[in-house]
Amino acid sequence: MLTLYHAPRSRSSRIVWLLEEIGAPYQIETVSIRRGDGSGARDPRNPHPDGKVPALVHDGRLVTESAAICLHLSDAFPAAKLGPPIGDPQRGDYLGWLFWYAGVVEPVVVSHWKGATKTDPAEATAYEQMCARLRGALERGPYLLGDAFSTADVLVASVFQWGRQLMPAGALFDDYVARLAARPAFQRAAAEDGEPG
Ligand SMILES: N[C@@H](CCC(=O)N[C@@H](CS)C(=O)NCC(=O)O)C(=O)O
Repeated sequence: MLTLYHAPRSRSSRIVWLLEEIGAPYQIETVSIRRGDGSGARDPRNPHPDGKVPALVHDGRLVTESAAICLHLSDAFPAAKLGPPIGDPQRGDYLGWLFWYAGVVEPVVVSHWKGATKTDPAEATAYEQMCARLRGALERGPYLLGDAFSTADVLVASVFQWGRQLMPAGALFDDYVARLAARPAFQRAAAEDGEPG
């Protein structure tokens, strides 16, 4: 059984998308979280150690951190073909993109959002490097892994969907986001997502 602890229009929305891509039965427990504007509160029902979302419980076992949830689900449901399995020649690239997302994209985008890229040259360089890496990948293929869609696309696309202006401009990126938004699983998940609580 899969249970996602979810807050509408948050980092857990992309895991709803992922669960729709998989197609296995799942349930959603909508919980409240502390929002950036000071509203909301930690929900005692949420098993996440910091009261954050997403938190996934799969057959009684808790998985937290979006990138870890992506890897866990792609490995647990190989038929959904959401990431190369162990032994696949693209496994290393796949792991690289997931960990790059968590270790680079999240902090770099938050730094850009807070304006640090305007005042700190090292932050500006990190941002430019992130954009260049994305541009290089999307010039080679429609997805980060080339021809194969993976959960790494779910993570990266979710940042564009949340804050388009924080990510690089241009048709290459607009087309990437549109390609992913056209996926039926994405559209079902978007229709299911409610108002932020
Ligand atoms: N690195 C975590 C970040 C999770 C996170 O910060 N989620 C936000 C919602 S977008 C949250 O739950 N915030 C509530 C809080 O900080 O208490 C992940 O990607 O899963």
